[in-house]
Amino acid sequence: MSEQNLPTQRARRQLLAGSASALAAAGLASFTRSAQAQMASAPAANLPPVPKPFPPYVSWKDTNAMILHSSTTIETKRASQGMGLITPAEHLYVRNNLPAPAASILDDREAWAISIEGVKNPRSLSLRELKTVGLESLPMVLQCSGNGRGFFPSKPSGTPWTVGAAGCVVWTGVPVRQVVELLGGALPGMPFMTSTGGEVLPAGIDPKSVMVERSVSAQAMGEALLAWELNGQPIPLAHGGPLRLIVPGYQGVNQIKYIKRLAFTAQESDAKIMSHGYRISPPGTPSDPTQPSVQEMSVKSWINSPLPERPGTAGPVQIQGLAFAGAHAIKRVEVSVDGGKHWRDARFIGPELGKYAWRQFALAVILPPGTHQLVSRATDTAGHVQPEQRLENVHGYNNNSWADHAVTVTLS
Ligand SMILES: Nc1nc2c(c(=O)[nH]1)N[C@H]1C(S)=C(S)[C@@H](COP(=O)(O)O)O[C@H]1N2
Ligand SMILES: [Mo]
Repeated sequence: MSEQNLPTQRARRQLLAGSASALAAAGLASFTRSAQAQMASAPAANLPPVPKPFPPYVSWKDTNAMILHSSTTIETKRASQGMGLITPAEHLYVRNNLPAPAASILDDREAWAISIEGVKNPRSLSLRELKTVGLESLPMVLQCSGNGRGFFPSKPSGTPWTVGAAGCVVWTGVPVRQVVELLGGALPGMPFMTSTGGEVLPAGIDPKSVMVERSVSAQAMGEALLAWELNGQPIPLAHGGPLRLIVPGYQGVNQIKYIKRLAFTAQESDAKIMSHGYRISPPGTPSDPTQPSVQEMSVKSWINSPLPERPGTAGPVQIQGLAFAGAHAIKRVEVSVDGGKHWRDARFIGPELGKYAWRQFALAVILPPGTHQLVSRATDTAGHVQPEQRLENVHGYNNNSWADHAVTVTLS
């Protein structure tokens, strides 16, 4: 037990002993979150369960709005996602494949350096230098490819996210294209843009087996950013500060945090997270590099109101939700109140922030008392329609099934 835990342990014992005033005697004006959590886990304590404390690097999150799956996987509650066009950083999900680096990497953000390779004049650039090269701002949906895994009946291993491993946020940084131009352009024969995260890797194991390094098509550089701001503030450690790669329209795993190297390469990375991780493996099949990799996002939508946890009453109801796609804007969203038998066009509300942001939609309906199955189905400008069924795969990636995202509400 660490020394820090001692006072709370003592408080817990005293509370379990039935002496509330003992807390004051122990110098604790109010219960700390960790004391509450410890008491909640004690069988003798007849107290309502309270959430586990958030680790320090995400302690600034709005804990009431989030589901803490683990110290490195934190989801936005569906009811807290609401209609927000821009997700506040305090509500944005967190997914780290490795523990986040030490907070000290933010001590001198401007000094953070990234090595640019596979260009005519490869070199390292500091964040201070990058800020002089170019500037762009981009609203974009950031979504983990495992979002919706929780709806797979096959119960794939991994975090059972439902809808909350996604947010729409504004990134600000320098276009990768301008950095590459400054360095004389990408070398010919380099079809991939390969980026490496800056985590310090655990000693004694093959670095390739744990490092976060992903390759996307080199063409993705056209709209990619090296970003240092999230919603107008320096990127927090949890979200990849001081510097993060943003590849609009691509799944979260390709959005490399704490980026320390960006290289144009002849081959895809041979890091395990690229060669075997994040592959769409058919049921019963081990992962292998020939299977499709998790890259662009697919057209998707879901309803955030009403929800079973706050159904409202029968009568006039505004059904509300969010829709987005990967490379294309959303053209249409249909809503059904009978589980997909009949559909009506929803209307878009709120501003359009470009094809990589999500669109808010709403449909005004009159719902009689009883149970209703509400679903939404999006279509993008290239004509892709959100499918009824998920594509089954071992690891539960890319779930954009409209049926899986249905909400069942009972109104009285
Ligand atoms: N360096 C680094 N980058 C990373 C990861 C990581 O573990 N390390 N996780 C990836 C995954 S799987 C996702 S879904 C997103 C999550 O971004 P967020 O935590 O800012 O929401 O970051 C991606 N980039
Ligand atoms: Mo992810």
